[in-house]
Amino acid sequence: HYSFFPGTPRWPRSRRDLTYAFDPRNQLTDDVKRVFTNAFARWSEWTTLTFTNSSNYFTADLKIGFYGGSHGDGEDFDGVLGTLAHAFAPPRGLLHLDSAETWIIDDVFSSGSPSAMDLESVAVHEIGHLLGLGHSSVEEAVMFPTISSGIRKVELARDDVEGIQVLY
Ligand code: TQI
Ligand code: ZN
Ligand code: ZN
Repeated sequence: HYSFFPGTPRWPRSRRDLTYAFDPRNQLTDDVKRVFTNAFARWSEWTTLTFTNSSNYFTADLKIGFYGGSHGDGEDFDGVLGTLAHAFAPPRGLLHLDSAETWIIDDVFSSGSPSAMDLESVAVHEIGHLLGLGHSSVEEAVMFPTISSGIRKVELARDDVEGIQVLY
């Protein structure tokens, strides 16, 4: 079953058209940006939330970046595997990914690395956290707290949809 963060934080009615931006220091490729566009669309499909890419990182509601090790928020990344990414509950809007991971961007090029992680799967999960979802006990849910390397789990389960529709 789905869960929320303590106190059930969510984006207020006045902030349901959200902007997202990528940390300009990362200089991400269009392929990587497209993964996030697709991941946001999976959530907007089931809510009245909208997500618009902004080029202004400083004013965007949701800020996305790849970092290694200590990166200024007190939640350090740990190198290959372990923690892959983290996101903060509303209204903080930070989604960080560990730059030490081997990220699978496009299944066509699905790398031979045994520890490669599917970027869209992790993005869909972390966006759930950005919107206020905690972890789910339902194994099929994208908000279930474990995923294996090389596994792609991007489709929201009924449980994820029910959770987000309680919030929004
Ligand atoms: N990062 C954890 C996560 O996002 C961070 C975390 C631990 C957390 N406990 C939490 C976040 C409680 C919110 C609330 O779950 S992770 C997965 C999954 C991670 C894990 O790197 O371990 C995914 C990131 F679910 F597959 F295991 C993305 Cl998809
Ligand atoms: Zn961080
Ligand atoms: Zn999680």
